[in-house]
Amino acid sequence: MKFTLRWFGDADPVNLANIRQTPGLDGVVSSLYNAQAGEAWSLAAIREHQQQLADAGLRWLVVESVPVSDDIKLGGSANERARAEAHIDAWCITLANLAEAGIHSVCYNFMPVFDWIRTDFAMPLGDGSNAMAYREADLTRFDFSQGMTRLAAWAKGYSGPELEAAFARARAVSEEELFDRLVAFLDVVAPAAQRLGVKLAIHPDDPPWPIYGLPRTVHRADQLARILEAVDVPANGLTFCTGALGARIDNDLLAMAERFAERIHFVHARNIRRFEGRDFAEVAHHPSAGDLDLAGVLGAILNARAAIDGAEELPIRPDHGRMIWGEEAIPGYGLYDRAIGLGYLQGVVEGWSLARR
Ligand code: DNO
Repeated sequence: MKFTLRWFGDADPVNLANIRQTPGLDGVVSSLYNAQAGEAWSLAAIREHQQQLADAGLRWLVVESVPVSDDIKLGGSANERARAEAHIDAWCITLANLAEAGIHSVCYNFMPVFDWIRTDFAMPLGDGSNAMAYREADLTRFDFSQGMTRLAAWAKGYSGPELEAAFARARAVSEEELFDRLVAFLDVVAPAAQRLGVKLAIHPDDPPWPIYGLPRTVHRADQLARILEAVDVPANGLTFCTGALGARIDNDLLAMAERFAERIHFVHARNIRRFEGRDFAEVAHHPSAGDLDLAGVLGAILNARAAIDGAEELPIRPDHGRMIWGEEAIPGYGLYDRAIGLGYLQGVVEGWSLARR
C-alpha cells in the first residue's frame, strides 16, 4: 500500500515540513482548493501545486477531490443538462492534465449540495482529547437561513438564500434519478480515466444515509455494487471509507472489503464509536478505542488483492483523527493523531506481510 496524509493547501495549519517528518510516507493527498466545481484544471495550475509539494520533499499521489458540480448531480432541465455536459467535459480535461502531470488517483463524491457533515466538531472524549461526532437529534442545530461556511473538504460554502435554493433543487430529485445522473457522469469519465490510466474512487456518503431530505445514493453494499456494474470498467472504483460506511450497522465492512477489493482504488481508514441509534463519535484508530475492525478490513483487502496485484500501489490515508496534545487544526485533520493512526495502519500492513513470509 502507499501511505499518505492529506494536506489542505496553504490554509492548512498543518505545514508540509511537519508532514514530511512522518516516517514511511509515500505521498500526499491534496487538491486545488480554489478551483470551482465545473471548471477544468489547467496543467500549469496542477504543476504549480505539485511543485510546492515537491519543494517540501513530498509527492502528490492522490487528488481529493475533483469537485463534481451540482448541475452534474442534479441538473434536469435542458439548460442544466447542457451545463452538466460542459462540466463533465471539463472534468475529463482535468483528468487528462492530472495524468500528464503523473497523478493517477482521483477521489470524488456524489453528495448533492454539500459533502460530509457532523453535528459536533469538538466533542470531549473524556481523556482530554476531543473529536467530531454525529448526533441525529442535533442535525437541527444549524441555522441554514444564515448559510453554511465552507467546511474542510467542501467544494464551497453557501449563503442562506443559496442554500435554500440548493436544498429545493436537490429535494426535487429522487434517489433513482441521482443514480441515473451518476451513471451518465461515469459513462463519460470512467472510459476517459481508463484510457488515461487514472483510477477514480467515489467516496461514500457521509453520514451514510440521506440527511435533510437530500437524495443520496452511495452508502450501502447494493448501491456500491450497482455503481460498479453500471459502468463496468476497472477505472470506475471506490474510496473504501471505513468511517463513513461503518457508521451503518447493516454495512458488513469485512464482507464489503472482500467483495469490492478489486475495485477499491483508495482507502480512508478511520475508527468510530457507535452510540444509540445512528449516533457516533470519531475516535482513535487503535482498535481499543472504537467499534470498527480496521485490521480486519485491511486484511480482507490485502488477501483479496494478493492474487491480483498485491495492492502495492493502493493508496491509503488515515482519515479524521482526534485533536490531541493541544494541537489546533482543522477538525479531524490535526497531524498528531493522524500520524499515530498512520503508524498503526503501517503496523497492520507490516504484520500482514510478515504473516505471509
Ligand atoms: C471528509 C472527507 C470527504 C471527502 C469527499 C471526497 O473529511 O473524507 O470530504 O474528501 O467526500 O470527495
